[in-house]
Amino acid sequence: MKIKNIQDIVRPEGTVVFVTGVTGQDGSHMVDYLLRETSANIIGGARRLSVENHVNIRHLENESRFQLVNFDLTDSHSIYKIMEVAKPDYFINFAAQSFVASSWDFARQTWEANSTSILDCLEAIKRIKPDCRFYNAGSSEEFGNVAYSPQDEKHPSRPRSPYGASKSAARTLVKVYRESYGLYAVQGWLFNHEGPRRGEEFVTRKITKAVARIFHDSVNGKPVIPLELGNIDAKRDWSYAEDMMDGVWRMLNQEKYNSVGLGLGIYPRPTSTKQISAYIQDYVVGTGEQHTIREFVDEAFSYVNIHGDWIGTGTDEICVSQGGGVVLVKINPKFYRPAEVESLIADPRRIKEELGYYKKTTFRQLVGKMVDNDLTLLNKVV
Ligand code: NDP
Ligand code: GDR
Repeated sequence: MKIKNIQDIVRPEGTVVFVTGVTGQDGSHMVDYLLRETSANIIGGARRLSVENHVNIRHLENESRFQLVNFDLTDSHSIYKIMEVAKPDYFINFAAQSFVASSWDFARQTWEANSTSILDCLEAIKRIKPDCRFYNAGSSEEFGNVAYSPQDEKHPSRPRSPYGASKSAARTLVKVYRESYGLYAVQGWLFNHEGPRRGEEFVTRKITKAVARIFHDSVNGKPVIPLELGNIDAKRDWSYAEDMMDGVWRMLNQEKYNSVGLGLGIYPRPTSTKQISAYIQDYVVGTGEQHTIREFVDEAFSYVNIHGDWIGTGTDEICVSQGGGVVLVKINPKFYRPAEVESLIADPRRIKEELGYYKKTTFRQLVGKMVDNDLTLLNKVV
């Protein structure tokens, strides 16, 4: 897909939204959401790679309201340049080192992308276009070793990984800039969200891809290579990523703020800390339902009519197909983490009551969409 340099952008008329991380799951869904639900022009940021990875945005190739630019979040010049040239009304940051497991191996890089860069974004907005609304992607990983369940907006920050710590630090910065300078800056606590565009190393996509392969091999009489997983007792609150984008946009357009005439581009901005905090809130976004990794595996296999029994415990646990005795899943300790977040579940009441966002896709529908997609992709290559 054609990608411009920032200096070659011509700022479009009307509302301009800058979205980072558009080659990833959320960024690409956000662009689709904005094209569908608003009349805004969108500039998507993607970093230059030796081999293009535009699979999630290929469908936007001929979209006149979308432009793609070279943008690296860890390069502060990129951030200042985009603010100067595009002068966006909204800056939605989905770019990050987003894989928790890698954050132990690349702790510094995780910190630079997820924390230091957020400081650069806030500072650039403050200096260049202080009425630009900023969203940073926060995470349920900030709750980490949870103090109570379900987790709501009052839950303390108790991260368990360099990734969780980096998102907590970013949250503090967002809050400080909001309260110090009156910026419209928010950071939702999004619980896990998945879908066909999910990266293949995250557990849900890893499972649905393996289920499609195992189904395909078993119907074609080929030997089945088992799926290998780590901690299958961890519990997560899984949403459908496409649904979540509505929650993010609602967080960026809070009625309380709009209604007092402090909205987009209108000056004076609220000056007192008390005033801004009363009008702009960070929200928890999730379903209020949790499942173990094991349950996700069972649901995915049952979608293709394969049923298994779990036998054994700990690292010796396996899942064996009913009737056939074929090993479908085994445990590989290499997928265990140095510290695990065992259980996450959202209390999504506040965003429902105050912003009208609620979950639309059920767990079963989500798993079905993902398995279907992986079956289709597999059929294209074999
Ligand atoms: P993905 O890993 O799918 O996407 C991350 C995106 O960030 C990719 O487009 C990646 O580009 C880009 N990126 C990484 N580093 C840089 C950089 N230095 N400069 C520019 N772009 C960069 O993640 P998701 O879409 O799932 O998540 C989006 C955000 O939401 C992340 O911040 C994540 O931490 C957060 N989050 C996600 C949740 C989820 O369940 N999905 C839940 C809570 C928070 P490239 O393709 O080149 O690697
Ligand atoms: P998570 O997602 O760490 O919650 O972060 P991930 O899918 O990687 O792990 C979820 C849980 O599954 C367990 N697990 C495995 N995980 C992976 N990736 N691979 C395995 O083989 C495996 N086996 C078991 C993990 O230990 C963990 O408990 C996601 C990311 O999108 C973050 O960016 C986001 O902030 C959080 O969700 C909310």
